[in-house]
Amino acid sequence: MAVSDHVDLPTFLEGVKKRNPGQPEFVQAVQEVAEDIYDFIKDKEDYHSEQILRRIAEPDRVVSFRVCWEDDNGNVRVQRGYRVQNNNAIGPYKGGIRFHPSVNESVLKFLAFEQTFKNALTGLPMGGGKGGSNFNPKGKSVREIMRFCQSFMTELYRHIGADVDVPAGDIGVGGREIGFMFGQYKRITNQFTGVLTGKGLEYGGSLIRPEATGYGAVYFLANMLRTKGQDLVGKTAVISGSGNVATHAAEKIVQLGGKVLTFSDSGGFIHDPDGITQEKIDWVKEHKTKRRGRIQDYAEQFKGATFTEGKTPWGVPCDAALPCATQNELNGEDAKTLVANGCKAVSEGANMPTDLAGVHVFKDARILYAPGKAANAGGVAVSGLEMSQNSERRSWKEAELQQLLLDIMEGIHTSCLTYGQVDKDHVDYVKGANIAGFKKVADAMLAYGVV
Ligand code: NDP
Ligand code: 2IT
Repeated sequence: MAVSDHVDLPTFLEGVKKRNPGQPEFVQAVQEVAEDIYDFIKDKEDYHSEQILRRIAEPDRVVSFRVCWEDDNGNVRVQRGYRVQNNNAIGPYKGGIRFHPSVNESVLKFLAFEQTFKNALTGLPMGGGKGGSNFNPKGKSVREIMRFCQSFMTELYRHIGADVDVPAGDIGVGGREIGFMFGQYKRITNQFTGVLTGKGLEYGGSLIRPEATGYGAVYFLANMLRTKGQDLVGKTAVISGSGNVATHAAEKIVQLGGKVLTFSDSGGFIHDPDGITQEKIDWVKEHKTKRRGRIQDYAEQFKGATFTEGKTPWGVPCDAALPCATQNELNGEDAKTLVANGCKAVSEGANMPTDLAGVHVFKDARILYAPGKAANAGGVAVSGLEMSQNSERRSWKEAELQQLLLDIMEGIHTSCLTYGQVDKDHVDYVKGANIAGFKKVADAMLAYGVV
């Protein structure tokens, strides 16, 4: 047996920190997973001796590249682009592209790591990857965004492919940006393949892909409530963010009889005690995505609503909370406030929105708490279905896709129960998701030997 076989958890985490200096988000994501995996593998020799966790926590590769583009005034601008290919043990790398000034290697490595487990949980054959750039789409013209996307793809195209790595959208990247990137890929390679997902319906996109992440997070919430004999009817929900995931989560909560009280963006949050109806959600979609407006304007548009500058919405009492904006937007104090105010369930639409202190608060309070890798997997799941449709050169019907999304979210919930049931009254969904996701990837890696 080699010396390094059975390093304990603190030693393992020390090593992760040392090998990834200045990458706190990546270290945090690995720690959250390792806490559960260490317990699971304690009596499983193969996983130790083959160093499986150590290998999953080392990306297959990180590609970093220069992206030059010209703004509307003729100035040359330089950004940094990335693609992190974390693990392709169970399928081609798959994961979104994020355009946001906060993007750096740590953020994308954490996202690619999380994606590896999430994609395994969907049951579809997809490995984990993530990409993006520190490009800030805010305040840019559509032509500037187009030129940036084209330049970004001019390097990215050589690293991706329908059977290699299939990017999609994430923060700052929606249908329009995917269109620009797909157009450039096709132009460079002269190939029409399913190399990106989240495409428009006219050129190989899938029905319900835009809705899938938010809807899926609410289906997961409903599945958790069902274990307690409850549903969403009459329940209040606090949602952060006001983009793709937040607005579609709100839409599904309203459809299932719940009342949505808040939205937020990087400027602050709005609270609408009368409830955010479908009509108001439609206004937010139009305002935030098409007009690139601020959520603050909601309080002027709709009577009775208030805007609180620079704050997150976690102080508003609710039955359920859905963080749907970004990483580490909900800390330990926020988690305590939510629990003290009677919040019974948390479903993460965003990736790693709760910091480690917050995760421990929710776990200790034994509330229904679904981590992003389980709750927000509906988006990438429908991306996987888009890949299948592209391979078949067909488009499936909406009813069929809706049912598949429901089934996949229920399957993930069941996997969490399998590995996360703590006692007859409590499920640790974080543990369940971590172990179920890990096991599938780990067993594939064992089959390959040391590669
Ligand atoms: P969008 O770009 O559509 O919306 C992002 C929202 O989050 C905006 O309201 C934005 O506010 C807010 N936000 C972003 N960064 C910050 C920040 N640093 N502080 C405060 N608010 C912030 O992105 P999505 O809705 O697609 O993504 C939201 C989350 O969901 C992300 O964590 C993403 O990784 C995750 N996710 C997305 C999936 C998808 O299919 N799109 C799938 C699974 C997870 P502002 O407008 O002010 O920037
Ligand atoms: O975080 C995510 O799962 C996404 N941004 C979606 C990835 C995808 O490939 O659809």
